[in-house]
Amino acid sequence: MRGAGEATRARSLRASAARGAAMAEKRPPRPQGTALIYDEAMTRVRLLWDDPECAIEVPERLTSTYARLCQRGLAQRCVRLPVREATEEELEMVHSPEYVAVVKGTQAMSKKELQTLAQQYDAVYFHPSTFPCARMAVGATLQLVDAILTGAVGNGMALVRPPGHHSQRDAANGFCVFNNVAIAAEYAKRRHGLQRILIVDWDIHHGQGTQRIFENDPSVLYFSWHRYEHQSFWPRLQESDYNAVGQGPGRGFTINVPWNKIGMRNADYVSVFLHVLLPLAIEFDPEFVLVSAGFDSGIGDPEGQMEAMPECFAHLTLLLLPLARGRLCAVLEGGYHLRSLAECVCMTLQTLLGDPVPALSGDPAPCLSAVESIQNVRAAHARHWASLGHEDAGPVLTPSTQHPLLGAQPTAATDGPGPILDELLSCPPCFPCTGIGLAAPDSASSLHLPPTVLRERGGALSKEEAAACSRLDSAFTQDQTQAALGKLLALLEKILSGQVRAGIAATPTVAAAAIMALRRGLSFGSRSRLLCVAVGDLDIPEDLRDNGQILVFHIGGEERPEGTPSPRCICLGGPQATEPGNFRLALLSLILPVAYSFQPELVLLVLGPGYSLQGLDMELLTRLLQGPARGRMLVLLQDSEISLVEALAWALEGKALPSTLGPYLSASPKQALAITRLCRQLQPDWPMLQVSVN
Ligand code: Q9C
Ligand code: ZN
Repeated sequence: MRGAGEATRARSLRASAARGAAMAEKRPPRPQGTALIYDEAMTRVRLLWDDPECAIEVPERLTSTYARLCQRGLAQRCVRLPVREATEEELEMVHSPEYVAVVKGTQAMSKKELQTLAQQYDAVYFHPSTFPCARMAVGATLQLVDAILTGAVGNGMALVRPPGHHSQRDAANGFCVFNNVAIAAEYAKRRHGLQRILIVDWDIHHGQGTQRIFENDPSVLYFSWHRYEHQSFWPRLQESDYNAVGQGPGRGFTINVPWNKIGMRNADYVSVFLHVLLPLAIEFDPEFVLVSAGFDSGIGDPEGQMEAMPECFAHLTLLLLPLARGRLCAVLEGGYHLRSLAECVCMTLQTLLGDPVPALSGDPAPCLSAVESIQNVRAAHARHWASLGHEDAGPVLTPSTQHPLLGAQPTAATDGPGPILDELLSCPPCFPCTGIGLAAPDSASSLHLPPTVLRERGGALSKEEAAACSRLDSAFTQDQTQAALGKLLALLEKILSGQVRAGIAATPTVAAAAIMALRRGLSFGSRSRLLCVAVGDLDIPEDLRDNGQILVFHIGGEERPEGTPSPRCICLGGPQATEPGNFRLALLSLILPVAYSFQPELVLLVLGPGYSLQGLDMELLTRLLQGPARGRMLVLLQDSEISLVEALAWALEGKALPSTLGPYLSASPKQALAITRLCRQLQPDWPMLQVSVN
């Protein structure tokens, strides 16, 4: 393993224990609910005097968001948890008793006194209800943590005010009074004995409060992206830049992604998740994920000035769910454009509920400034994390932007969303939420499948298909085989026409079935794009390899002589390609960026003969590839692999992985080099592959 730093050493100590725990995990996976916590009591705090800076933090942030969740029917699908007020002892897990006493004192203060106290802090107001509300925001968060960590629910979201991530041990800051998420992390460590917690702070401001609380602590990995503009944006701290990586034993456990331009979009956000957050998060192997879920990073927000669409938050959530067996707790932070905030929260919650994600709209190319930030963070962390150890690009030498006072330049990436914003928000992307189809022999009836699974009964092959298949596979003459292929095509037809969202098909002749499915997919529409990810031995005919509508990934098949790779048929050959470390590197740095760049209508996942992908990696692949294709996926496997159907069906259904991904397994230097080279060669065709500017 390369780049062995504190991170690597700490992990090897617990490697064997974690492996034991993963083995003890019992299948079948049981469906677990999503919790929602909200209480009107938290709408009581409001600004009592004139202060333009604080005027955006209003009670309607909660009421209008909650109304939207009800209107969409999402709140009704959640498990409702009661709130409580955190105890002073709980507050003091993070804050000093002196500071808690100061906030407690605000209950009895006059407006004048409240105003005077607020002036001691940066961008804060107090209200006679601040203390009970802030305690309730913490208590609601802890209720959610308890529900998730005891297994009562799988994941959940807390709609709270005041927010928390700017709040520090001894200070209120940036509308935040108590640090809800930091206290939750500390509570999870002390009360639930957790050792590794990931905090993902996607709010558009730097959670400097959270960073300071954990900067020395290797048990909490803190990730934040934030509007920075070369330190000219609030809170204007040097410690928010990419080279602030944590202190002492916590070195490497703080990840800062500064945005040096406004107008960042979907592709910029997803790129950072794929190329920065996820590799490190998978290496860290968290037991629990806390999201500082601020939506001032969404389009329309007056603070963030970014352009990420609501559905982007569905994708960010989807990308986090494979971690920690899906034990994810989202806690509201900022978000000041009421309609955008409500839509973004809906997207997050519906993804937590397991619904398929809408298509990620817009240009899949990250902007230059975003790529520079990605390159800088990766360079700053390469020495701390083995998963970036193969990274050879240093930091950017001549950034494309500067501090606005140093050079006159337009800071916006392009024109802002302007008047089209209302229109963008008024037609939320809709998508079919229909069931999962299963085309399999009757032996599959003993499996523990989600209740939404529909069995495919029949379907006939065309004469041409029958003839073509008998040529491909001699076994095809058997009735059983013909029936299986007929069922598969009937299922595919239903997926293509939108009657069923996704499906699984088990056939005796998977290689022939895959080719037939690709041809049937092509004949469905001349503009449809099909992504085929094939694992194992499979021979894809020339005309399908070089077809403008089809993109093929062939993983772990026969090794071919190296040549110029085709952007339409990307091969990672040899059995080493499916080893977990190698495969996970390929998945994050190559397969997903290409898939997001290609924007397929349908993903065909093929487990060919001799495939050797770990069960968990198969589930990971199934979960994550649903992002680029709105959940539309057909999985093909050999009927002898019928036992896999169960895990795959739950993965398609949006349920959490049955175990954590386990201790980090590094890619072999040779394979890492092969993947990096492929990424560089394919980058002109698939823009989301880009991780450096040179
Ligand atoms: N125009 C949260 O989002 N004002 N806090 C910055 C820059 C303070 C934001 C002024 C913003 C605090 C939780
Ligand atoms: Zn914010």
